[in-house]
Amino acid sequence: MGRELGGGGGARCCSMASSPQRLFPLLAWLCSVAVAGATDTLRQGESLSGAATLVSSPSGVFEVGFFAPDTNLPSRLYLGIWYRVISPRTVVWVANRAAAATSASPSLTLTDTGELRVLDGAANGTATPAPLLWSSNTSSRASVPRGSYSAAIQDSGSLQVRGEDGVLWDSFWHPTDTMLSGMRIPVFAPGRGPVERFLFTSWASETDPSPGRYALGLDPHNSGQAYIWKDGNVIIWRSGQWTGQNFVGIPWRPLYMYGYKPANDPVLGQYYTYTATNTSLQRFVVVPNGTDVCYMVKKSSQKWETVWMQPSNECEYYATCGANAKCTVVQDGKAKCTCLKGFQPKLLDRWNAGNWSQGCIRSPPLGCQVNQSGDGFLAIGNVKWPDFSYWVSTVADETGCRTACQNNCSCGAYVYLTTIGCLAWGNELIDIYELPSGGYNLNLKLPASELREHHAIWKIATIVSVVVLFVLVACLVLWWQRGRNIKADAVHRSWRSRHSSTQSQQTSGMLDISQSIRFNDEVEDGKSHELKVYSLDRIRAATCNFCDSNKLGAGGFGPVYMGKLPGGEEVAVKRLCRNSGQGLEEFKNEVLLIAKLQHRNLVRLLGCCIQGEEKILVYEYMPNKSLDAFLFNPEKQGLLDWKKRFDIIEGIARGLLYLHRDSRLRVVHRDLKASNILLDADMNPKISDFGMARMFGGDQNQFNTNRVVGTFGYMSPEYAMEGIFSVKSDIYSFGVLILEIITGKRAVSFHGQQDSLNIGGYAWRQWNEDKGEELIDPMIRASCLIRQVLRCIHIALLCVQDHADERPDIPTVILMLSSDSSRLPNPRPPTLMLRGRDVETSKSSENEQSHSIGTVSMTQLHGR
Ligand SMILES: *[C@@H]1O[C@H](CO)[C@@H](O)[C@H](O)[C@H]1NC(C)=O
Ligand SMILES: *[C@@H]1O[C@H](CO)[C@@H](O)[C@H](O)[C@H]1NC(C)=O
Ligand SMILES: *[C@@H]1O[C@H](CO)[C@@H](O)[C@H](O)[C@H]1NC(C)=O
Ligand SMILES: *[C@@H]1O[C@H](CO)[C@@H](O)[C@H](O)[C@H]1NC(C)=O
Ligand SMILES: *[C@@H]1O[C@H](CO)[C@@H](O)[C@H](O)[C@H]1NC(C)=O
Ligand SMILES: *[C@@H]1O[C@H](CO)[C@@H](O)[C@H](O)[C@H]1NC(C)=O
Ligand SMILES: *[C@@H]1O[C@H](CO)[C@@H](O)[C@H](O)[C@H]1NC(C)=O
Ligand SMILES: CC(=O)N[C@H]1CO[C@H](CO)[C@@H](O)[C@@H]1O
Repeated sequence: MGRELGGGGGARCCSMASSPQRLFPLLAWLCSVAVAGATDTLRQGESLSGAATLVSSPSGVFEVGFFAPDTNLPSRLYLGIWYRVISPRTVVWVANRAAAATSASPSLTLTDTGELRVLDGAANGTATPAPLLWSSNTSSRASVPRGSYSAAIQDSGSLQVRGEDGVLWDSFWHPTDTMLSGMRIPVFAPGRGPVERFLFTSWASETDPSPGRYALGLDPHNSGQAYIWKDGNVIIWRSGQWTGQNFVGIPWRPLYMYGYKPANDPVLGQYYTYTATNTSLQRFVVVPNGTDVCYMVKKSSQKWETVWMQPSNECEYYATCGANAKCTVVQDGKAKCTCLKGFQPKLLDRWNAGNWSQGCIRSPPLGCQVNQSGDGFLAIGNVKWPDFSYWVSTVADETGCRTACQNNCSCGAYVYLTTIGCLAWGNELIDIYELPSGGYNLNLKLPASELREHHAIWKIATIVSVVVLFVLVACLVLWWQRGRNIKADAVHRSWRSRHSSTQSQQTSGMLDISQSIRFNDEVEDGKSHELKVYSLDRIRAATCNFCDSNKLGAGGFGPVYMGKLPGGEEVAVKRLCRNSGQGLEEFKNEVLLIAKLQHRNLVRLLGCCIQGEEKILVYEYMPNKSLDAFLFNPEKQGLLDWKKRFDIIEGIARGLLYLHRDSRLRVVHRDLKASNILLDADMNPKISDFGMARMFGGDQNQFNTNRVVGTFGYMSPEYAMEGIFSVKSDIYSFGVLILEIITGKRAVSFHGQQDSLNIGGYAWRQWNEDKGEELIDPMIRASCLIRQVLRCIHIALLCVQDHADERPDIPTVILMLSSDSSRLPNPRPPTLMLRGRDVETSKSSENEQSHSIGTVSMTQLHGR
């Protein structure tokens, strides 16, 4: 019967082919020949042994074969699936993890009944068959005709056995320790009886794939939460309840952006799944120490990087504080426990000694427990809800939920969310974690006496502490200002003595440093542009010493003032805060960058001032402030008719064209938004605020950063999730901006309404249902050319597509805007439905209350 696959030199070469391709062209050539001959399929009766492997097609990302995880024990072999494109070898699935092969040539066979078997020896019949190490155990289901089975490794990383009428067995149904994109994790299967627990079980150690002590899976009681157990039943970690959009204990926004979500299948029932975006390899692993880690390969480095893990601090470990206490992280991941209001430590001595495991008990009992006097509720903010919630199916609103809890003496807390309804808890509240940000409210039941006390005593305490604080701050400010004046004087004096030769220029207030900063060749109109250096005194005089009446607003890194120079010239003065996060480097970046950029649709930098700790930029003054002041102000909206709005869109596009292409530098702005578009006296738009802009050199097309700054709502998915930015991320922001200009609504205002779609998702839906006209700001409906507006919406939708490659570049956008007749491609529907919200954050602390992955919500949260 069977034919043996591979095993020859070519195949052996291939199994090590992944890494050194670049270094050894000859080897690479040999390999490519062999890979061309490699197959992804094992047919019925065939077997795989030695160094032969199956390679997934067409991409060749995954490979199946035998491997030795421990280099010290090269004879212990396992059948596994690993990434072929990444070295060192990263294994995602192991078949015979409980029993290593020890013979020299174990084999994998596909039997006539469609069963996969790992044998500790050759498969071709000798007198004594080789011992069976593992089998897919499908023989009992052999209802498919003989002679038609094949096993193939898919590009998703799953090994599938197919019969003529479908999939008989799939390694994705039997994971080991790794979750991959496309896996479906069943929540419950109606009418299928008890199903096999779907668990991700850690390896015993880094080099031993046998089942370890930790397993991750969904709660068998259907609360919808994920747990990590140790030794089968000790809870180590819990994800928190599913809120309809995210797990309450995992405010890590990218997880849901990547598409982690519940879904339904008529056969499989309800399940969770996630679909990684195309741009990266990604996996979730329960590592041997019981931590769930998400690794990702970034395009830039081609190495696995840890992008998320839990539990990673003491509060994320289960019930660190015992019952009725909340856990806060103080520093270095250390926990601090506090009893909830109305509770006191159960064992005071132990509690004070830092042994919190016994938790807290109610100190005054609930009203309903003594006499019938009333109980009330206190909202605790920003928490991961406690464990053991139950779903109150009978109520439909917040009031009903509150009443239900009020009327049940054994109800200790409740929450109500429109996405999931009413959840309630008993009187033991276990595992409450006060998140640094991004948690939810919990309404805790308290006797009326506790709530009254709260009002009286706390009011007085608050007033007293505010007064004390005020006095302290006032003293500090006075003291600090004195110190600063003295220091500034000293600096100034020493500077003067050293630069007596430039004294005259200094007194005239301007110092030409064009020697050091001269970019004549960059000037658009050939005129030499000189960057002026102003003295602090002069700036102070111009802005009435930074007085509030001159304040125009606050930019990215500090307040902006209006100033009037002696000649009568009006300027905008941006005073960077000391602790703005814009260091000297960023400051220089902005100065050098903007000095080089000269365009009608960019705000012009006139000069700067660096003195002592002061860093100040002087721009041309824009009398009509920023676009958002018009667009989102009901009183001024009407001043912008469609013609003006269209001119603004075109102006911004031209500014972008200059930045992206014509300025020689190729600049990505990174923070394009309505408040960064300023309007001159004639309402011409000018792009401002280059504090975050980056220049691209030569043939560089995209950048990667760990520090994601910018404004949610305007951020492209690839930038928000992976820190990848390119000119196409600006295009995305521009698309959002066009939609804002047309709708007259802020992108962030789509938060919490319209079925939690973002502005792009909402616009796409309306447009797709031929209701595009409803998007148009009522203020301009009368004045606008419907055809032109709809075309702009169409262009905006092309700009906000999920995949950067599919977005048009700026010359194309301008072409689309200027022509009226050319056919536009159809925009793809958005798959990632993000909501916006203003934050400036580094990637690791992206904790946000608002995560949205669309409209799927899960209501089966009862049980437990
Ligand atoms: C069985 O396979 C091995 C290699 O795996 C080969 O050396 C041997 O000749 C085969 N035996 C038979 C009976 O086909
Ligand atoms: C194979 O599956 C059957 C039921 O489907 C079960 O009774 C049997 O114990 C399984 N055998 C192994 C080796 O797991
Ligand atoms: C991945 O990208 C390729 C080409 O870039 C595209 O054809 C494919 O549809 C994408 N897949 C997903 C799941 O987005
Ligand atoms: C567990 O392992 C991960 C990954 O190797 C590591 O980052 C983490 O610090 C470990 N945690 C503990 C508690 O040892
Ligand atoms: C904490 O107290 C419990 C009993 O309440 C005890 O079993 C445990 O050993 C104590 N832990 C420590 C670290 O003292
Ligand atoms: C109920 O008991 C509390 C103290 O336990 C007391 O303050 C309150 O007045 C009582 N209410 C009634 C209606 O008896
Ligand atoms: C009251 O609360 C308990 C949980 O503490 C729950 O089991 C019970 O079903 C509730 N009763 C009603 C009528 O809701
Ligand atoms: C619409 C609007 O407010 N336009 C003003 C812009 O600024 C110039 C100069 O200050 C005013 O004359 C315009 O009325």
